[in-house]
Amino acid sequence: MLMSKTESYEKLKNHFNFLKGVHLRELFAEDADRFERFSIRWEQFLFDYSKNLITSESLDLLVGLAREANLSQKIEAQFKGEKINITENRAVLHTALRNRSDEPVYFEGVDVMPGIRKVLEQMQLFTNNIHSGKLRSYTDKTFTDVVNIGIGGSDLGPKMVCSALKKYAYGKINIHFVSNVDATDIEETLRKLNPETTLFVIASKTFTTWETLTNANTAKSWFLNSGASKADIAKHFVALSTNHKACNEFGIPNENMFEFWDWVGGRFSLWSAIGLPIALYIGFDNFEEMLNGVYKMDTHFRNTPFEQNIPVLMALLGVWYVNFWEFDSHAVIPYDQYLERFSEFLQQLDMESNGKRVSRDGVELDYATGPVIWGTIGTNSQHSFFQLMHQGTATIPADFIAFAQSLNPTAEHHNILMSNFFAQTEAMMMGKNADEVKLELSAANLSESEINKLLPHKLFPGNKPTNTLLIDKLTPETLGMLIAIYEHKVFVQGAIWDVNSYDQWGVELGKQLAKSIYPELDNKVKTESHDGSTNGLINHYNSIR
Ligand code: G6Q
Repeated sequence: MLMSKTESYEKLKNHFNFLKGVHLRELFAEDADRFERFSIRWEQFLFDYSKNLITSESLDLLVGLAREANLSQKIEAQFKGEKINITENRAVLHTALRNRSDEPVYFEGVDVMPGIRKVLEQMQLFTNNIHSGKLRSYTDKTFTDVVNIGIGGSDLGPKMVCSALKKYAYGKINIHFVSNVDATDIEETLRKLNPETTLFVIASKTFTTWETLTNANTAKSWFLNSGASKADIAKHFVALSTNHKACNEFGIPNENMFEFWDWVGGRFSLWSAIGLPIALYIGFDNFEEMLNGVYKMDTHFRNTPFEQNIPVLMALLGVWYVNFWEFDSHAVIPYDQYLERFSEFLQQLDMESNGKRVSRDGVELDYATGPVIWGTIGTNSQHSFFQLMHQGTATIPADFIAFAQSLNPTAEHHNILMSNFFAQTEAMMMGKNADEVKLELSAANLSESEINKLLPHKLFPGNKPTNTLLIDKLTPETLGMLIAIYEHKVFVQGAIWDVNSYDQWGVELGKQLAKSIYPELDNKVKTESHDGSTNGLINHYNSIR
């Protein structure tokens, strides 16, 4: 059902009209228990959502909206392997990849768990053999470097996790990620490497992606040009894919292939064989710890009432802002250097999933869907775009993420970091009113006319909503939990907006269009088959290259 046809939608519109004039300062002043009421402690997480533009009634209405969207049934349909990705006729079973229980998970009547466990064992054996030096290079050396070649879902997840869990690295393996078809990416990576000690992981679900195959072929030529023979390829290249035939054609035999399945979507695939570079970098035990964390979050998501369910609440708050307050972007600000790639990963996860404009039945929607997701780490972001968040005309809801225990507890750094972390959400919520600014300026001995001149520039309206996720410590387990929160949030929002969060026709378009232009770039003949601008650009390029 379209969200706009629900009773809750109408009720929420009315409720918004009541709440839009209320300031968060007032809501806190009225309710001494607001923090307790609107925060959740779960495992190593404290989720504080009290600094949001909500009352208990808002939450009741939003939970009502989730019920009208049949969220519980939709969650079960996903976990049980129904083909909920209707435009690709696929199930969506990334949750089975981290199912750490003995419970079977059926897809078309067959339990997928034995296949999943088999690939995990293969990943474990391979990782341990690379680390122990049992698997060696064609010149009988131990491997020192792993290059993952993949793009989109076959790159962003593993790249973000390796960066986030750097502190847990095995230590003797350097990891590199090559994704862009711009040769600079692979050239700058290979320049530093020794072909005798480099292992290539070609990550591609389809094994047809142009960028990835181009980079893989360049890597193969580089390897062969170093003096290796074709037979040595099998020692230095492995594939993570669902496409055996294409892997074999590339020169990778079946025993060097780590398979996964049609029902694993690219942007949800880091828990599958696509996670092999993670295991190689941090060790298989740490990779498993991450799966354990995700499984705990999956269980929380599946079994907890909506009112206490972290991903569900985050999703509902997002819907509240997009559809009723008409805030069309959402920032994610981790106060942890190790999470510097987190927002980039979330951009794909969220925007590729919910950047949709028709319902599951193909009806054009009369309401907004996925917001623009963006952000970067604090405190750096405070010295760039926070100005707009504090005093600009747009309101940008934001998630603030931090860890109580630093992995690098050097001198006073962590308390300085955390002071900034707490100060920013407080400032966004409270703002600074005229009385406060006047007091501040008169204390600095400014005259009345000077104060009046400066006053409007120094005002902060506040009332900017934020979520805070304060986590005990960054570990493989808590990182897994954190990623799963966002995966489920995206799913819940898609369920409420009635869109298919699991297809990506916009990505497919790019894959087709470039292929049609490519032959024209070698052409001496003037191109006339496109619009005037595209013809002009191609012809100019051909004349100057
Ligand atoms: C993710 C998308 C997309 C995909 C890449 C790479 O959900 O489907 O980002 O992961 O296009 O595709 P391959 O893994 O098939 O190379």
